[in-house]
Amino acid sequence: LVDQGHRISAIASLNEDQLKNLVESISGKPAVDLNPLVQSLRALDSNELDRQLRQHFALMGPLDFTQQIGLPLLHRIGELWEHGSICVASEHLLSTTLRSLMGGSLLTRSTNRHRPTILFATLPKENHEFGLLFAAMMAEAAGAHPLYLGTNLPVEEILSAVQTANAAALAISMVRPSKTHIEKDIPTIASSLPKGTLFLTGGPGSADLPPTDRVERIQDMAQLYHRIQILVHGR
Ligand code: B12
Repeated sequence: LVDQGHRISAIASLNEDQLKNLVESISGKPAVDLNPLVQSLRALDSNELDRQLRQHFALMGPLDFTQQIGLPLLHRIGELWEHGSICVASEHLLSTTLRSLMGGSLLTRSTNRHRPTILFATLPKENHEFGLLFAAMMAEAAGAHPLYLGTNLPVEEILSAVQTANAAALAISMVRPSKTHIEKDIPTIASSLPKGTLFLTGGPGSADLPPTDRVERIQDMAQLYHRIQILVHGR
């Protein structure tokens, strides 16, 4: 799209469907055909899956890979899983392959310590990781330094890590929140975070949080990208 003259800032504000429509309107064909990936998952062909994912990643870069492959593929596999038409082993293969590809990329890319640090974590017993991982990649693309701590972190650890890293923001991903997350953990973090530290939440489960001034709920990756650009560049 950038090659076609579209501005990155304009593209980043589009949601998944708008992006897909724009790409299709230019090329006349669907953005990316996910079927070969789904086929290698069904066949548990880990080499082929890894090869295809790495090739897309190298060609697209983290931002486009997230929007055009990562998110749509997880949602497609989620639908197939719900309908019982894909086995648990396939879903796990996708998780491990995607995690090692994206986790490795995040570690090697996020080396610029002069950028504002954003700490990424999930609360205890929340093991869904990909919203968090994609959000960290988005933050890196938007100019921040993501400090990626992964899933299942006790509240005290999160708060102490924010202090140690002098983080400008904390981002918590919530997919399947418990009552404790909503009623105890999030309010505790909100009242204990240093005043100047932004508190961002995202993921489908963050919709269950009551609105407060302290916690900013981010709807999707495009909104996150913009929010972090404002944090980094003040615009
Ligand atoms: C992959 C997956 C798993 C994997 C996770 C592997 C991993 N390493 O992450 C495994 C197999 C471990 C798993 C386990 C379970 N899962 Co599961 N899982 C999924 C699946 C298929 C995909 C989730 C995913 O990664 N989506 C991709 C993310 C990126 O997309 P998203 O969540 O829609 O997020 C969007 C936005 O919210 C935003 N966003 C997300 N996070 C963040 C964070 C920030 C900071 C920001 C700004 C934005 C943002 O970005 C995305 C794009 O806009 C979903 C199905 C689905 N439809 O989502 C079920 C699903 C989430 N799982 C579900 C369930 C029930 C479970 C289990 C309880 C199953 C079981 N009985 O054991 C366990 C619980 C594990 C636990 N304790 O946390 C349910 C949750 C229902 C609910 N709301 O309660 C779902 C919806 C499936 C279903 N329909 O039943 N799961």
